[in-house]
Amino acid sequence: MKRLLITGAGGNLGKLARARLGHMADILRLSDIGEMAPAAGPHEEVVPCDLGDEAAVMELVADCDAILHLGGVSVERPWKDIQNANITGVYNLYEAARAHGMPRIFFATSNHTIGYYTQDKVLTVQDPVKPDGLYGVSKCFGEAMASLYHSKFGQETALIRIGSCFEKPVDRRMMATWLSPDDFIRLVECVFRAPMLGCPVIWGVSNNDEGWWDTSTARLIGWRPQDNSETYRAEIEAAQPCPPADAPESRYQGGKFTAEPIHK
Ligand code: NAI
Ligand code: 15L
Repeated sequence: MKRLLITGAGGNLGKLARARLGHMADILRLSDIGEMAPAAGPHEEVVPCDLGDEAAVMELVADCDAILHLGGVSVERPWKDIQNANITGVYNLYEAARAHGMPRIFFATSNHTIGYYTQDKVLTVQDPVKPDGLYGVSKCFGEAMASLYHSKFGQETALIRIGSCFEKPVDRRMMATWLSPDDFIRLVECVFRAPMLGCPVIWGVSNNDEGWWDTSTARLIGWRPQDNSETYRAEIEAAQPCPPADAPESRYQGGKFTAEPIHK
């Protein structure tokens, strides 16, 4: 493709994508509301933008062939911040995509859409959402927007419910939720290379021995995660005592997010 837009390019996954997805497009258009060092390289464009700014997002999306949408509030925060980036921002993104030829979207949704399910349940993508906070609610909104724009206009989106994408798992819950950086990059490649996409929900999780999600929809795009959190089990268990069985991190799939207050 000619131009791939990466929103949230200054964030954790955005930096990873910037470093490792240059081969996917002639030009990476990198966007964030915050810092995006280093300066643009030869095949990069750096375009600062607040997702909540309708006119700016309309311009941002012009001439893009695909969108890796990582930008937004990524944890529990006061409603006004979530509303600007994850509600208004997502509306702005889908309206801009509609106006500019409907480039395929990779939408980084989250396990916090279902965080209030207990860890003894195995979920499919058909199970109703059960968000664990305002952040989770905003990701449910994003999933609903993608579904609406697919049904009404044919806009393609991969709704990737990411578990925990970090260099390695950092606590016991992540033995089930971990998505390795390598599997994340392979997943983005599969989303943008798939001949047909539609609007599937896919769990963004590595091939961990422990898990709560039926990952069969990944096959729709030919993605086979290869890494396994078991590699780190001994390290994690040695470093961290087992939390009590009724602690949020032992009980709920969303872990500690279920214990967050409504931030004001
Ligand atoms: P992050 O918080 O490091 O990056 C998000 C970026 O979005 C930040 O650089 C921030 O400045 C930018 N942003 C925030 N508000 C904005 C606005 N109004 N306009 C434009 N940009 C704005 O998050 P991370 O870890 O890189 O995650 C990327 C995406 O993946 C997020 O949407 C997050 O919700 C989702 N996700 C990540 C998971 C993970 O384990 N890293 C797990 C589940 C979902
Ligand atoms: C998320 O949705 C967050 O963006 C990320 O920072 C992690 O907390 C992750 O979920 C998780 O559940 O581990």
